[in-house]
Amino acid sequence: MSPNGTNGTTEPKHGKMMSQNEYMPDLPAKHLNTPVEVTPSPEEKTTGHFNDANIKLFLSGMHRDGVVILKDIINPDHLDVINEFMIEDTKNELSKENLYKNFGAENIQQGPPLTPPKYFFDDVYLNKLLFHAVNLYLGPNATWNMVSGNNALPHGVKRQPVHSDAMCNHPPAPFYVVANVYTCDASAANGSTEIWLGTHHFNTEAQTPPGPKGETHITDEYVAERQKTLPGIQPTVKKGSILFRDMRLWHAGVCNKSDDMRFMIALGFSASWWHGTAKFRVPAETGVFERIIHGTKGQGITPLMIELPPEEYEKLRDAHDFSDVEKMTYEGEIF
Ligand SMILES: O=C(O)CCC(=O)C(=O)O
Repeated sequence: MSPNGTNGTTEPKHGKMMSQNEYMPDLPAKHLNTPVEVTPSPEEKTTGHFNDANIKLFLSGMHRDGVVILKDIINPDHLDVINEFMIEDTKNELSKENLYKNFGAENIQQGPPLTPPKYFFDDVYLNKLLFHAVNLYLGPNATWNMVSGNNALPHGVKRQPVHSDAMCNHPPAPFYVVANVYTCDASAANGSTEIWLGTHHFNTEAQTPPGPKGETHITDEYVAERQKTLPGIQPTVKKGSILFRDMRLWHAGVCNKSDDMRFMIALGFSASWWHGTAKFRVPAETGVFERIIHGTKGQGITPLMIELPPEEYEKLRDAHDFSDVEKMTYEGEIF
């Protein structure tokens, strides 16, 4: 420590303290209301590990804003293949009676295809840089317990209310993250998710009381207050990048005014100390289970999966039944 209490890196230069912008030029100033982008080098992509400078940037973005874009870590051609599948899948979905729409908006829950193998890409489901990011933010031995997806349907006219996916009592600490993988370029033009930077620091005090299905949203008062300083924004996320967000972050599915669907995969990870009950389903006897077990080995990630007969899996692929609520271990106590 220097006499003025700073460490070596922020040592006064010519009698003047370095500005935050000089110290971390890749960290956009808070008032710019722009998420941090972390771009790994070819070497980091090969090793599957971020270097120290990118770790510093990533953690700064996550702790300050609750969201970071991990740039260009998936081959976009792989996402084209999944997107093609989803276009056909959406036609089937839309023909279903009583199709459930998330918050009544033109946004539906759809799981991505895990089989046949031509749809299972390691850089989507077993991405080492993603796993490294999860471990950096949530600590070692995080569990992976959600695979789902959201489709913002074309020509949307109704948006979702601002909400947090942490709809239960939760600690004021990172305990769950969602990796959103858009299967197309996403921006305000086609309904990229509205995100409210820094709102992961709020807790249930900002939420409406839970409705019949446990759903809540952010109260009008809190939204109006935040709107004055750091309103929600729609990020531009290139196909191949991941929108990595703390589950507590306020966000909303907004109208996709374009002619094409905007699908995004959602992979969810929980801190090892969070006693959630969720598991994701995989089709049995297809090799998916084994591939995930092998692909997560040594990566500090424990996948929690249930194998189902393929027909049953297919029926439940689009289920809207994820819950992050903690397990009650005995009456009245959660630990
Ligand atoms: O699809 C999106 O952009 C976000 C959807 C969402 O937040 C939800 O359905 O709860």
